[in-house]
Order: sequence, then structure tokens, then C-alpha cells
Amino acid sequence: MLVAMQELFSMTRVAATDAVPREKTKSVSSTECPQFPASCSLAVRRLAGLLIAFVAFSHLRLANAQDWSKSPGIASRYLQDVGIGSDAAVVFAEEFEGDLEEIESHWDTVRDKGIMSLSNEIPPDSSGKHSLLMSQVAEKGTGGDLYRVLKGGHDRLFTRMYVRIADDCEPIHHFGTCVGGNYPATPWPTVKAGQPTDGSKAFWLGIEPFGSKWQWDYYTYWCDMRGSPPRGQTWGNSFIHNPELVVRRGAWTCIEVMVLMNDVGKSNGELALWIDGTMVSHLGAGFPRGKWEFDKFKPGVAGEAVVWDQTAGRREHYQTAPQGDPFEGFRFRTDERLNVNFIWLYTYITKGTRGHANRVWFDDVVVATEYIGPLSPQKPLASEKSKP
Ligand SMILES: [Ca+2]
Repeated sequence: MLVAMQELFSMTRVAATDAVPREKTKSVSSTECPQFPASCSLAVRRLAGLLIAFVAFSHLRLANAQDWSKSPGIASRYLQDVGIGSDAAVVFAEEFEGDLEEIESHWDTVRDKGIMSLSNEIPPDSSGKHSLLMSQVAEKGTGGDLYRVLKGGHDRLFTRMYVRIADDCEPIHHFGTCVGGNYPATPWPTVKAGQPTDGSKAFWLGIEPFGSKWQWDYYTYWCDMRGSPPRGQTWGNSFIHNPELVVRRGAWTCIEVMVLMNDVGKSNGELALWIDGTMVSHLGAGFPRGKWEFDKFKPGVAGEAVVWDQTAGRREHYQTAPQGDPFEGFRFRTDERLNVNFIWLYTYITKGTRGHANRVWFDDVVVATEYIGPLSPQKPLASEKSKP
């Protein structure tokens, strides 16, 4: 049974890695996951998309959105995360304490245990003694995986974790910080790169350190994701493009991402991202304004935009509104049974200097239905408070 699982897991990863060379990916027809009939022109579809965004925006789930944006977070009630796992809103917490065998039992799939070890490096304000170190040796495998099913799944989920990428780490091809959903749920990763997902079966996204740019951004797959020339192939769509959002190698970083599933038939799904407790991105139906450049949405940018018209099989250039066009929101699913039901921590490094160890540490992972926030420091002792 175990072997069968490993073989299947291996096959799924091969499927993902095979798709990496961009030019070798098959062309994807819009009919594979049609938001609109294929016979509609791009202009009509864009207009319809804007109307959907407007309607969704007019019914924006502001109450839903605002409750967490003003919240201090669950972690504020559990100093150094002590006891946070018992909070009613927390669905999973991993501190990487105890021995490796016990830690592995918390996860449904653990791949390449040989590169994993416990490390004495821990985030500031962490209560523990260890973090998990993945040390991938260049040209000896591609990295490791920790994957867990979140039983039953959730329509709104926050995932917070601390990551530390070594100061001498070489560019990372893909990285998790990955959350997503499969219907039905699978106890191992089944993502397929290079094509939109089936809206009734899957979606996923990671917060990634984007190659040699070392810049945090989303890497998102869903059924309406945008494509690129020359054949409309799709790779993880990104939504930030802020050169100031630099990955600080050698330092611990707190990453928290929120996924809000759409109502079936609407594009009112949302994503939000916090880095070290500061919200750096929030996207939903009607916000922010910006423009598309193929598979990249650039917030705050207006002017000439370009998309790949899947129906006509060509580029289409157009001018945005003066302040940019409102983002249309996410239609992650076409079936309400699809929700957020997995978390996946991994490194995937395909190039590097032979023999060089590319090290990444993970710690203090919390998954919850409410905003979590960064670790809260231990309160100073009364005697320290009184010091001048
Ligand atoms: Ca720990």
C-alpha cells in the first residue's frame, strides 16, 4: 500500500515537473474550464467579467472581510503560541517539537525524509527549541515535502508559518507555503502545472520567493487563470510584483495567507497576504485596480494591458481605465464541494551548484478559520519593566 502511494505520488510529481519547460506544454482551450461559451469574443467575455465583478463587488462580503482585517489575531491571545492548538478556530498547529518520527505522524505524506532534520534555529519569540530544516543538496533530488489533509475542508482559511531561507540558498524553483483543495481530497500532492485546474476538482496556491528576483508573490492555479503566448499555456498567476517585497534570506519571516472560496456561480473568492504581520496584498471582486500582463496582474498600474485570447489564439492589447481596471475576483470553484483541504510545505529546487546545500527552515505553523497573526512575545517580567 505504501509503495503504491509512493509510486502514485512520484507519478504526480513527475506530471508537475514534466510540465515545467514552458514551451512544451499543450495549448489549453478555454472550453476545458469555460467561464463563458467559447464562441464569445474576448471583449464580450471581459465585459461580462467586469459586470460579474461589479455585481459581486456590490454584494461584497464586507462584513466577512472586515472582521479579520481589524482583528489582532488568535496568536495575540497565546503568548509565544503556547496553547494555540487548543483554540476553537485552530484546525492544525505544528511546532516541530518532539522527535522526527512523531512529527512525521502529523502529516499524511512525508517525502525525502533524508533531507529533513531538527534544527536549533527558531524564530524570535518562539517558545520551542527546534524548527524543521530541509537541506536539499543540489543535483541530489529536488527537495522535500510535508503534506496534510485538512479533514472536511474549509471555505475560509488562514495559514500562518515561519520560514527562514539560508543566506546562501540558491534560487528556489517552487516553494510551499502551499494551500489548496482537491475534490475528492487526496492524501498526497496531485497538482499539475502548466494548465488551469478543473473548477470542480482542484485549485492551489503558494507564496513563493520567485527565483532570482527573491521577491515574495503568489503562485496561483485556478480554473480561470490567465495564459501566456505562444499557445495560452498557464503557469501560476501572480498578483503583487512589488520589488520592495524582498525575501530576507538568513532571517525568519512570518507568512500568513487567507483564502476565501467563491460562492458557486460568482467570482467573489479572495486572497490576502501578510508578511511579518503587515498586510501586503488583498484581492477580491472589484479590488484592487491594476492591469493584466498575460499571467501577471499588476496592482496600481494602468495603461496598456495585454491578455492571451484563448479563443482566437492570439494576444489582445487594450487600454485600462485611468486608475486601472478592477480585479475581477477569484472563481476558485464551480462545485461547492471543492474547498481548502490541504496544506503543503515543500522545497523544489531544480538547479544549483553541485554539492551545495540549499537550506530552508520551517516552524510555528498554524492553520485556522480566523486571522492568526505573528507570534506574540513573552511579556517582560515586572522587574524588567521597572528598569530605566
Ligand atoms: Ca518549534
